[in-house]
Amino acid sequence: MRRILVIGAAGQIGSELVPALREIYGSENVIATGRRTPLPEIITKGGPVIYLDALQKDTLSKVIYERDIDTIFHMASLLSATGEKMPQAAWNININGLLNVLEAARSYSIDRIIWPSSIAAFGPSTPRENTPNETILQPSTMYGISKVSGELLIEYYYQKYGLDTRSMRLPGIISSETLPGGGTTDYAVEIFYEAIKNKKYTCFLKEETRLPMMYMPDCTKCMVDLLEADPSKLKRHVYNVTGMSFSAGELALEIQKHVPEFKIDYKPDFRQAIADSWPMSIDDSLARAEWEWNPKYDLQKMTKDMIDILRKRL
Ligand code: AKB
Repeated sequence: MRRILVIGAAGQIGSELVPALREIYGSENVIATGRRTPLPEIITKGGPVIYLDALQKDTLSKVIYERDIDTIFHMASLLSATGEKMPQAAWNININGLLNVLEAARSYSIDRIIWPSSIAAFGPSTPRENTPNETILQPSTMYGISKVSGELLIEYYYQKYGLDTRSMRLPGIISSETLPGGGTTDYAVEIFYEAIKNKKYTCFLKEETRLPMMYMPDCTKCMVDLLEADPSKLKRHVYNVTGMSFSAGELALEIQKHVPEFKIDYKPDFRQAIADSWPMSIDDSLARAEWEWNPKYDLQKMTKDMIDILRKRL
């Protein structure tokens, strides 16, 4: 049985990944760590939790050693919009944090590391439709630059030290448990809360802005599937993955099928330029071929599920 450390467990993905991993590997074998206090109840109630900052290398090493960790999910990251407000902090947290994790992993012979990259690794010169796995990586945001650098770093640690590092380029993630913060795709989560609570939403992207997205159950499955994928079948360390693609206007129309009174207007801000530099749709055929990646949720199924869950909660 694996002994898993999840760094950045309080974030949007971490807070749902931890319970999903505990279901599979047992509560005691999944140690959740975060910098945010208090950590969300969803992770504190289900198993071991430690306050940890990935920038504190010694504490990180101590936890890996004392808790007998063999697998790491490194989820801590500043996202694209925050990264444009604080580029130096984004570099520090995203790259120095990752370097610390890779160094600690090397010292303690960690078996496997999962570190998510993002569609932000692509940039304005990348083909925007059906973006291939292997293509131009010239992002125009600090977040994207940190993701491309991270992709190169994990490849380097594999080549030089034999660390089994694995990564997926995540699109926007839609979820009902923990709100995302500081991303460009955050609108696609906020819109559901506002549709249920206030029946209206002002979107910070234009109506026609189309981006790749994924629903959280597919995202946690994607993480586990890549972790457990047979190493002999993997021909690379970084994979494109996607669940669906839609524009802000198409999402609003889908929500109106469930909430007919819902109204939306559009006031694009600085995040529009970020969205315009990213792909509109992703070719994830290599992930499908090499480790049987197969998402279950499309726009219709995801929207119905989000509305059902949030209606009950809100
Ligand atoms: C963001 O919007 O910054 C993130 C991402 C696509 O990586 N959700």
